[in-house]
Order: sequence, then C-alpha cells, then structure tokens
Amino acid sequence: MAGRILLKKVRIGIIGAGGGGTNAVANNAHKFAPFNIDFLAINTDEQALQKSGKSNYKYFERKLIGKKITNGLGAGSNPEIGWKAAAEEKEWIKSWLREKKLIFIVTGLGGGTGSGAAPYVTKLAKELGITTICISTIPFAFEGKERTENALSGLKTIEKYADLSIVINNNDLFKQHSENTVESTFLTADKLLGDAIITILNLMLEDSYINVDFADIEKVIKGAKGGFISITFAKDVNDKGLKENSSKFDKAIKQLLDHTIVPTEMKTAKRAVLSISGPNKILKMDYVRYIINSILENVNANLDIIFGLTNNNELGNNLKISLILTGMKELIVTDNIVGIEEKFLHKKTK
Ligand SMILES: Nc1nc2c(ncn2[C@@H]2O[C@H](COP(=O)(O)OP(=O)(O)OP(=O)(O)O)[C@@H](O)[C@H]2O)c(=O)[nH]1
Ligand SMILES: [Mg+2]
Repeated sequence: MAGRILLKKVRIGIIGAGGGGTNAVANNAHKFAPFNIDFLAINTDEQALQKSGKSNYKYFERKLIGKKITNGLGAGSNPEIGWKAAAEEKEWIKSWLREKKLIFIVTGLGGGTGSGAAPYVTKLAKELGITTICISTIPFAFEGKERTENALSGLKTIEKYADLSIVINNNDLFKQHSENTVESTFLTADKLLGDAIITILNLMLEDSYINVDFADIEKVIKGAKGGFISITFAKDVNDKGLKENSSKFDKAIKQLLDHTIVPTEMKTAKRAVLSISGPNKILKMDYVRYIINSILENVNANLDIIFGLTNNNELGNNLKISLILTGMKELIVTDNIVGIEEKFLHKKTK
C-alpha cells in the first residue's frame, strides 16, 4: 500500500504545547493511531502534563519543560516564561525533532506555555528544515484582553516561522454554537484541531488511484503561511448521473467553503490540494469534474490544484471531499503586534 511505504520514508510528529494543546492532541490520539505517528506533549505544568494523554498510546511522550524557571508549576500566563521554558530543553526537543520530515504543532494560544513554547518549537523546527504546520486557537474575548494579546504575540512569531499556520478563533466557534458551554466549545475546538491534521494525513496516506504524496503536500504547504483546511461529505450520492446528484454536490461544496472559523480571504488562495474519496460506483469522472470546476469557480479560477482520488468502500453512498487552500494574502497578525520572540530578545538585551 502506497501509504505504508510513505510512512517509512516520512516520519511525522505531532506536538501539543501547553494545557489546551496537550488536551487537544490527547483527545484526538485515537484518530491518529493508524498513522504511526510520534506524539510529544510539552508543558511547564507537571500535574497537567501527567493527566494529559491517558491513552496508552505507545508513542505518546510527555516532557516537562522549564523545570528550572517554573518548578513544574506552569508559566502563569506569561509567554516569555513559556518561551524560556522551551529554550531550557532546546537540545532535548531538537533531538526529538531531528528525524522528522513533517511536524504539526498544536496549541491553545493565550496562556503562558503554549503562547511561548509553540513559537519557540516552530522556530527550532524551521532551523532544522522540517516542514512545520501550526494549528492554534485564539482565546475567547471573555477570557480577557491579556490572553488575546498573549495569543497574538505568540501567533506573530508562529507565522514568521511556520510553513503553514491554521488558526481557529474560539469566538467564531462560540458564535456558531452559542448554546454550548465553554467546555463543549473547547471540545469542538479540539475536534477541529484534530480534523485539520487528519485531513492532511489522509491526503498523504490514502491508497489512491491518483495519489497525493508527501512531495505534493510539501509543495502546497512549504512557505504557504496562511491556510485553510476543510473536509465535508456529499451525502446519498447515487450512480444515476450528474443531473440526479449535482444539487448534493452543490450543498457539500457550500459547506466545504463556508468555514467561517478560519478567517482568511479564501479567494486570494493560490494553491490547493483536493482529494475526493468514495466507493467505486459513485467515483464517476463527470462527478469529479463537476466538483473540481465548482471549487475553481467559487475560489479562484487560476488555482493550482493537486488532485487525489481514492476508492473507499467504507464510505457507503457518500463522497468525502477534502481541501487544503494555501497562499492566501492575509495573515491574521498585523504589523503593530510585537512577536513573542522580539519581546523576549528585547528584554534580554536590556
Ligand atoms: N481546544 C482547547 N482549548 C483550550 C483548552 N483549555 C484551554 N484552552 C484555550 O487555550 C488557552 C490557553 O490555555 P492553556 O493551554 O491552559 O494555557 P497554557 O499554554 O498551559 O499556559 P499556562 O497555563 O499559563 O502555562 C486558553 O486561553 C483557552 O482559550 C482545551 O482543553 N481545549
Ligand atoms: Mg497551563
């Protein structure tokens, strides 16, 4: 199987940084199990770290960072401490990273550990030439101004070094599901963080007619900066022809692109990876052509698309459509925000 061979060549790691990031990775670990991935949870908070990732997952490693400066008690919402804590373990983290080709860094921005350590690890990964995708959340406004400032300052440095940064804004999630509790909104965020990773992994590792491999993904992701990931299903598709099914595809594509949780200007995207999978009998060329064309129409006619097609009989009467768009003009963080790196360097030279 193409996927398995790929796995041997491409070592993949997922790092959760801070309390939220670690939870998100731990809550999704079962989904990643088939992919033979190395996990790393880093936190300054020893107790939270021990509680995280209860899954007996063989490759789930926990590393307490910043023992010297925090004594295992957390970074107290100070991202500079998170940065310094990661720096304390620079050599350890580097050796963990070394064999990897691709890493995902997952964090809930806003506190001290994630907002400092995630940018630090991103910078380290960049120096090692590893393709790095950061997936982070921005805190709820009601968590206070300081948390938002922490988040944006961390994000500024992440955007500087990551190949691709995907941001989920908790406030948008809450707008969409205002009846939810904070806890269930966190769980929704956890799920989205996990889905973003799974989408990319599936694209690379599914055994396909038209295969998307690591080199394809890398081409779309490397240096892409802002990005968008979405996954949806066209439901109850039958083999009776396009006329019978086009409205189902329209509905799915609307969902696919109506992803307000990722606040990027989609129409400025330059490159895409698109994958369609489903059972053979409904993987028809005219269906596929229709879906591609309508994505081009809705996003950007000049979009450079890498396309994958996968037979998957487990999907019943549904087609799964996965899309990564990259190369958007807009990044989230604006010029007037000082990155955690600059803040830290500035203080150090004082
Ligand atoms: N998705 C998700 N987000 C969370 C969760 N817990 C907290 N968050 C979000 O992540 C942000 C950062 O919180 P933590 O991860 O607890 O902070 P930290 O990085 O551990 O930093 P310190 O505790 O200050 O060292 C919060 O402001 C929340 O918006 C969680 O379980 N899941
Ligand atoms: Mg914490």
